[in-house]
Amino acid sequence: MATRTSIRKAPRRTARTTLVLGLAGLLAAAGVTALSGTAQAASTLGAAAAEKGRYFGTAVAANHLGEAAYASTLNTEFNSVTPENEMKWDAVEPSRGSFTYGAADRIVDHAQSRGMKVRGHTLVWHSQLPSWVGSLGTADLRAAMNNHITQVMTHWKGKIHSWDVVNEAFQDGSSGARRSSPFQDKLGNGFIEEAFRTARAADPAAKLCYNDYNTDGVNAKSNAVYNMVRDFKARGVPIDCVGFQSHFNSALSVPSDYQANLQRFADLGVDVQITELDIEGSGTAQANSYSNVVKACLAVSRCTGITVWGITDKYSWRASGTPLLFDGNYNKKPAYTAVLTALGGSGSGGGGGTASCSVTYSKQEEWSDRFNGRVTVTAGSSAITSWTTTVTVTPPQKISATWNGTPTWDSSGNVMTMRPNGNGSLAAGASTSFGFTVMKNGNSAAPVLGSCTAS
Ligand code: 9MR
Repeated sequence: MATRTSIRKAPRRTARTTLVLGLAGLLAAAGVTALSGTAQAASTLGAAAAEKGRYFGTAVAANHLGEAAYASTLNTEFNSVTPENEMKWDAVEPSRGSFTYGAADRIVDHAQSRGMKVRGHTLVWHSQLPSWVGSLGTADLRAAMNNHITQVMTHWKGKIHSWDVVNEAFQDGSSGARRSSPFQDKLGNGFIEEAFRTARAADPAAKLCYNDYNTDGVNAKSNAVYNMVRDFKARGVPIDCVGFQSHFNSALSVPSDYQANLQRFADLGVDVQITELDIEGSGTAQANSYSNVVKACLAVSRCTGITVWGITDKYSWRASGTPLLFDGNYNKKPAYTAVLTALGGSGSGGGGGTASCSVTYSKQEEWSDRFNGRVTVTAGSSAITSWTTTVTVTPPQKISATWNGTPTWDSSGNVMTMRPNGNGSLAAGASTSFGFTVMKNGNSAAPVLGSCTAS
């Protein structure tokens, strides 16, 4: 790699000395250090959602993380993950008091090392429940439920942004009743409230969600959940969010009152999240349905994020219905393009790609008067031929040297625009880096990166 060092001259002063930090200044104020995107619009689901103040996540299975295309699609497109099965009771406490976190830890570590959020799924659920739980007597079951919540939440304390504390506790159909389960049958209606109180004590920073399916429109089941949430809020039972799984197919399409239903829950004072989105079908019909879901979420200010229930059709829990955004070869489907467009991003879809890149900063050597910084530039899901980003330092700091890049400067001398120095061509997902020395002049603040633009 070229290591030519350019010692920079003092910035040229012009008559036009108005200092406009603009975007970089705003980003500095927001503390943002890693950004991605194209000049016009974000080109990945996660980046486009982030520009709308939302996350865009996917269910992930630990045993697929070693598959290169699976991991690169995950890393490029998504900024939140939900372990698909690895945090469920049968996975983490298969026998009483014996906890196994390895598979879920691999997902959490993968996500955390890449700045992705993690949704916790799920603590108390009638399914994927080991048989020992169902055979406990009432007092023992209560103790086991509370211990399970406390142990599991404590293990990942501070790492999970939202937990599905209780999952699918209501019956389908018109009864509005609670579903039969060991918890319901032995502990009664109060088990849900007890689970939420125990969860709040275990990790006070995590958002606590109730999660269910067939509650996506206004119907008897969602009315029953609505009444429970309203009661919890009235009595101060800790609940922060409601998850709408949103598993759709031709018989169960996106309800026309989907947005209104999200909104009425939000109006109770909870966040709403779309937690397991998948829509069986193909082509334009599937794409339109996905688009409607995204638009509904964006129209509800308390709809904080969307999670699709898997990356590629081939690993979907209902693969034959091809319900996801990427086909079995990780090609982007029309549904992908529809989602990206609805999020306000831009992409060509159909397997093509828009040039995009992302940048991350890391501090290197430090001395009393100066430190070295490194910016890693990573191409998105398409190969790129050039990239541009900015590095803004805080006066009276000055950048005194750079390497592996071609810098230009704004009139203040604080904003350096960096372009390639023979390292502009990157394969999809590939990285290069450039470096620089910052003279502290008494201020050790980290530089702030602008967005990365690729062509
Ligand atoms: O996608 C999950 C699949 O791999 C499991 O076999 C299945 C077992 O119940 O659970 C699936 O995920 C479910 C989720 O945990 C809760 N809502 C319904 C999901 C689809 O069945």
